[in-house]
Amino acid sequence: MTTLFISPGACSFAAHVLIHELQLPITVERVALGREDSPYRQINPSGRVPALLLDDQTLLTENTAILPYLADLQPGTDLFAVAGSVERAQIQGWLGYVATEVHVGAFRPINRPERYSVDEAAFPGIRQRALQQLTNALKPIEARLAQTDYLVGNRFTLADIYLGVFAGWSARAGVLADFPALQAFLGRYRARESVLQTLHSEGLA
Ligand SMILES: N[C@@H](CCC(=O)N[C@@H](CS)C(=O)NCC(=O)O)C(=O)O
Repeated sequence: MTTLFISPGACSFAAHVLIHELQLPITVERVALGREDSPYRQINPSGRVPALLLDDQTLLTENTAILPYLADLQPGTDLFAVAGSVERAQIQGWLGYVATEVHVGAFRPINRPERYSVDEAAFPGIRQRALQQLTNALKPIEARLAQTDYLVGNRFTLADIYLGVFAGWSARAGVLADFPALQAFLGRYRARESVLQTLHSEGLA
């Protein structure tokens, strides 16, 4: 049985939403993050989520790999696009952008400033710069969503599933007032049945 490892509300939320969207027969298992002694480290030495353990015990990591892999389990799904198409490249472009500019570029220093300095006194400054970085990173997203409801092809795709996680985190970070189109997007995202199901199964409803 294929298993997706998640932590409630973490970036693994996107893969969990996708499982509900496609109704894939995949077991979802919660793990505790940040525990060096967790048995999960035997499966994934980095201790991070998401991770997808396939039937043959191959481990896939990284949202940018897991989301396309899961979507390809259902060829022809509207959530992705056919190999070789421009839309597929655009969806992958947004996955890369969100993973690097938004998640690691902005939210990592906001959430984990200790990874950027050993000096606790530096943490507020790191967070402040990272919030600025978040604002910069959200600008191209806001520009796109001001034109169409979704990032690619005017339909809900993997790119939106992934963005939805960080739209929620951005709301928590208090920056969404400056991004009305992203705020409206978050409203549409949270109204989706798959997202409601995921919030419920992760105990966040
Ligand atoms: N680049 C990875 C990032 C994964 C990641 O950082 N996951 C976080 C949760 S959002 C995590 O597991 N943090 C625990 C840790 O770093 O120890 C991806 O997109 O899959």
